[in-house]
Amino acid sequence: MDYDRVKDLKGVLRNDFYWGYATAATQVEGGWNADGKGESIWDRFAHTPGKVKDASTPDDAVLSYYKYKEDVALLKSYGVTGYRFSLSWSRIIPLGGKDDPVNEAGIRYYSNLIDELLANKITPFVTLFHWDTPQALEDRYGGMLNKEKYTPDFVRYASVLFERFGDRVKHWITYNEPGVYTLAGYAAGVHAPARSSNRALNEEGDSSTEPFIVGHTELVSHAYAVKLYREKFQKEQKGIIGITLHGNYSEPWDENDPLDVEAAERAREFEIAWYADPVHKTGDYPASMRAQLGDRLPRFTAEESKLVLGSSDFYGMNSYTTFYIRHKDTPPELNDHSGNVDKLDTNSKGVSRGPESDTYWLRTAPWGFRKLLNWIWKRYGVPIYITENGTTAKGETEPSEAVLNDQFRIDFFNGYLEAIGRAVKEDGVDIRSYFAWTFTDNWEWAAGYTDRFGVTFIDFESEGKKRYPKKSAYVVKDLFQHMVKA
Ligand code: PNW
Repeated sequence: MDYDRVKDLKGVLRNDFYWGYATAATQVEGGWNADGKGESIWDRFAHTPGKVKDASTPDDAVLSYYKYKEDVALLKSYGVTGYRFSLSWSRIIPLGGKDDPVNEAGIRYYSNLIDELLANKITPFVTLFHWDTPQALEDRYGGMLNKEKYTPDFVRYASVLFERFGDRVKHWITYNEPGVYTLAGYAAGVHAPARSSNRALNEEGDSSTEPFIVGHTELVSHAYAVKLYREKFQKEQKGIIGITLHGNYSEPWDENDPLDVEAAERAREFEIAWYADPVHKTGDYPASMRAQLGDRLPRFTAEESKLVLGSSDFYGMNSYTTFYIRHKDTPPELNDHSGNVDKLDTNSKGVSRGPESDTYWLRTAPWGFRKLLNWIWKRYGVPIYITENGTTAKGETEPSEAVLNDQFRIDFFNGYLEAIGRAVKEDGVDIRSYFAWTFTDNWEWAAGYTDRFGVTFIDFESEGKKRYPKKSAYVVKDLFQHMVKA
């Protein structure tokens, strides 16, 4: 680690700060139809030719369904105090619905994983939904496009989890990045369930309305699941529950142009406040969104609004990068979802937002991360749990010494973890956890196995998907052992 740079940050993080790695079921488990697991929309997507960049599937992924003991041991060697993972709905309820049977083999797998973590003094952070809707619900009534039918199914799924795991799980996250699910799945159509207005890509969908309908369903069903937890489980189980939102930072392209300053704030509102204002601030969508979208943006009933406001015990934050935002002089297009702005790599002075990773949208920009922490803290004022942050690096194709000595990723973590320490120490932001994305290289959705985010290299060609620690895993460990109060 870059010790000099963080020397003064010794012990600035709370002694009960949780840090570790985050994963998602589809991306790591494999066993896609093992022991009674039902099909998810991502299984269907990946088995449809032409959808995934390297034509790969998550059928085997990293095999963590089979290798969870080995993985927990590796996590332990990385020094973590927490591990964030998601549950596969269709592994637990193969057909998904409220009257459909529970698959005991699925319950057993997660129960064993939880026990293994606890036996190793690693705190489980459990995500209920990380994008893998049961295909049966998609077929039955259009999944989240149908709020009335979907919500009771999601709430029943949640109740099974609280009942079966709530004695041991004290940190729950309902949804992972509802905004990425809606925008990639229903606006761009490049993720499951592959809907959009683009007929060259998708047979069905409407990018101008469906993302907002689905986003509304996510918020309302989240709120009903939280209501259930608070009324029936929280008192006895004493856990906390919330939602995790994605959000990169938006910096004005020209900080001296009021129109760019306004555009950057509007971009933050379209990306982040879309979900965060209803939950943490007003019980309603931001005015800037209503102004541009009109009736295409659903309205909360009085009951929904009351339920959604305050429905997260913390601010769950996923963030990776920063963009420069320039206003447009033309009126918004029908299929605009970003607040009518241009998102750029350099600002008006030609300064770059940061070095390129191996992922087109992601560049290292810790300076924006610290600003974002402050923006969220100031606007919402609830404790922040960072639940994802990390990077790919160019040229990671084989587990050679050079690749395992992943300086690019080390530089990323040095910068972002310093930003966290300074936001806490110098800006007074309340930050309680950090989960790096991600533990091992995995199946990066529509990018397949080509984008490697892990602090562990996976040889996907090898039998058993052999694991090779990268140096960044040990740098992250050193940084937290330095920054977390003893
Ligand atoms: C997250 N963006 O998705 C997901 O939660 C993970 O499952 C995923 O593997 C990880 O980040 C890396 O992609 C995002 O465009 C996808 O800003 C796109 C963006 C952010 C997050």
